[in-house]
Amino acid sequence: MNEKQTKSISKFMSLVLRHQPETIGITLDENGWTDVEELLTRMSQHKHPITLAQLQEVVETNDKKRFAFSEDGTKIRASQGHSVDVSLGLDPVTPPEYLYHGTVARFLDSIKKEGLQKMSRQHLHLSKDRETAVNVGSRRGAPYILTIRTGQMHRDGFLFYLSDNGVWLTDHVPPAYIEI
Ligand code: HQG
Repeated sequence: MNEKQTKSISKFMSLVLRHQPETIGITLDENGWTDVEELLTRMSQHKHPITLAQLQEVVETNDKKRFAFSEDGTKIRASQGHSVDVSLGLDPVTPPEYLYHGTVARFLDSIKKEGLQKMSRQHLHLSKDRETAVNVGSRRGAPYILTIRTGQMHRDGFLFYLSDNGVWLTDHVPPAYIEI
């Protein structure tokens, strides 16, 4: 497959494994996993024909390692980014002193007032470095990078999780911890 094809499949997989599994008639279990064979069948029935080898290629080459197979290879899930209610089963971990969030200027007034919210997703996403945050923010326009005092949040009792593909997750960042 060329890059365009793998990207198109990855986008469709993000849709069904994070947001709308019902679009192709699959279900996610409480931890977000779905059956690999079922996914292949249903994707093929819904204009995204794909073989197991191609699915493996997408999982392995994905730029952000968005998807992961279960240990026995019979199931697959998105490692983060869900809007549907799933529990990733991650244990809380200690974050670095600072993490970053890439956004755009038009959201700043609201962020200053109510802090960072998870919006439609299950968690608020934070980046380990500014470069990653720039990429995240750039999806919406000129990126604006916020530095978050995550070490202090941790000491104050907030919980943080690290997804299997290295994205930091939390529930909410109050304005007091945001350096704008
Ligand atoms: C903003 C992509 C107003 C927030 C990326 C963001 C990431 C507020 C947007 C992952 C707000 C939510 C997640 C508030 C937050 N008022 N706006 N109080 N609090 N926002 O897409 O972090 O390619 O849900 O700044 O790379 O942009 O899909 O979150 O702009 O890792 O794998 O509300 O999605 O990964 O947008 O992106 P999102 P995000 P993938």
